Amino acid sequence: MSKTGDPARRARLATPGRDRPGPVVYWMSRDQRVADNWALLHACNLARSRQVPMQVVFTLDPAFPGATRRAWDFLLAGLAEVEADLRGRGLPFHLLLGHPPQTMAQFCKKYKIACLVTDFSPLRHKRAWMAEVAATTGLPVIEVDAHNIVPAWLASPKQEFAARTFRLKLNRILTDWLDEFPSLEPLPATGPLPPPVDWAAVAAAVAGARAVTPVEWLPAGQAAAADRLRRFVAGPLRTYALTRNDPCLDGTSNLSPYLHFGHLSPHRAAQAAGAARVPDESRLAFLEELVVRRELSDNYCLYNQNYDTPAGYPEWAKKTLALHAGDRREHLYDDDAFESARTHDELWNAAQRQMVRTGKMHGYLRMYWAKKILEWSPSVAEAHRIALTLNDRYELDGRDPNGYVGVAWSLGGVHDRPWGQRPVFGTIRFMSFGGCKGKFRVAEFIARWPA
Ligand code: FAD
Ligand code: FO1
Repeated sequence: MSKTGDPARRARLATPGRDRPGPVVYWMSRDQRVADNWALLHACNLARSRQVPMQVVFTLDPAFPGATRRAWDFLLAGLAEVEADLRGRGLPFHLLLGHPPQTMAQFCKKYKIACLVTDFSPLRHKRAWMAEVAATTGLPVIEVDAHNIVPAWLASPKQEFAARTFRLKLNRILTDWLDEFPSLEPLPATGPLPPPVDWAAVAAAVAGARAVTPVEWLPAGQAAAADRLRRFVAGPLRTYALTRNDPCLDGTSNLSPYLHFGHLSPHRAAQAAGAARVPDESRLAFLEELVVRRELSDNYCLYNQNYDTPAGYPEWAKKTLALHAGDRREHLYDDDAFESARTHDELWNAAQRQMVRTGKMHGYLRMYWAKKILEWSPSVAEAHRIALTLNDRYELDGRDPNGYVGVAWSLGGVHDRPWGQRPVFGTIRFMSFGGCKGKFRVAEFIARWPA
């Protein structure tokens, strides 16, 4: 039985400020859950030790970059569950609509907040929000990494160039960080609870988002996430190593939307996989993705400001792609042709339709899908833009460090190495239709996603 973890170990002072007695706020953003949430646990500990109230706040930005009806539908359903769970524990939850730095600064003034805790995200929009709130309020901003098992800034002090080096660093300290979550104890009376959130008004505020149909097959929220983890560990995990790369099988966990919106703690998922009675080969293959690959994505976005453009690629990749920039493209497609799955390649079109219709393309095909966009676009910059735009518009798990790295790995060799020389790609790893046919039943997958 591992020891009970201390949330303070996962906290750091993101921006210094005048520390004074007074209420604490947990500014929830990435980790939208009550269960297994180190940031919430840390905010409660601070409030308890200071004998002051603690408020939970989610600042909803209706103009959030790239958010579609599909994403809002999932996010709001999860937050409604968070509100109900907190109210049941006598903890106040507020949903503020508007530009987050402004709405948060106004909240801090109104409730005389003295200490601001938020969950860690390496993405620039969240870091800009934090800087703006710190500047306008003068408050110290504490960030807690509730998303990674090893806090990103402790896992490595710099950008890692390969999974191998990062895996070595993580595996050396992982057992020390895979500790138990303390239970969420009640706080001394935190005063009257705010009126319940008017979720219909919130839904109306985001009604203008791009109408990408909500997802029916995956219920949102922390309870559904925990249930799906339980069923995955009891079932498909056993053969994960054998089935995870076959798009005709449902052999992966489908946890990524829950991890992206923070409805599930990856820490909890790793504990469950670690304790499962399954062959080590599958356990380790799953932990490699869930821990090493996922936390490597945060490392890339934290330390590389150009995480969403070709400027972030390693030098060898920039060179080889520049050398082949003028190569003739056998096929060329524009945004509309890609988006409406009108290319000459029926496998690529089927993968695109799977993503548009379900909000989740199979992981193996995401690599093929992105690499073909590179092959059929006039430049790598155009390809990168189109791949990210479509990924973040249709993937339920989009707008995430894993997506930025997934595209940068596919097009720009991030965390990969040079391979054999080819037109357009140079030494960037290539994937072919024929190669896919050797891996899985391509015709069956195409038949599953007809035009
Ligand atoms: P499982 O195989 O069950 O893996 C479990 C968890 O491990 C996933 O939920 C995810 O958190 C993590 N994981 C798995 N594969 C990877 C990987 N290659 N890199 C980092 N973490 C991984 N993932 C996203 O979460 N959002 C995205 O927008 C996204 N876009 C991608 C775009 C491209 C071009 C590529 C090549 C990959 C992308 N990925 C993205 C990574 C990966 O494809 C998905 O995380 C995975 O398919 C999610 O399905 P799952 O939860 O069933 O995966
Ligand atoms: N986080 C917020 O704090 N406020 C939002 O309005 C918000 C909207 C949003 C829409 C889609 C989506 O995929 C994520 C969203 N998030 C929002 C979550 C937040 O962006 C996460 O911290 C990052 O996406 C991951 O780092």
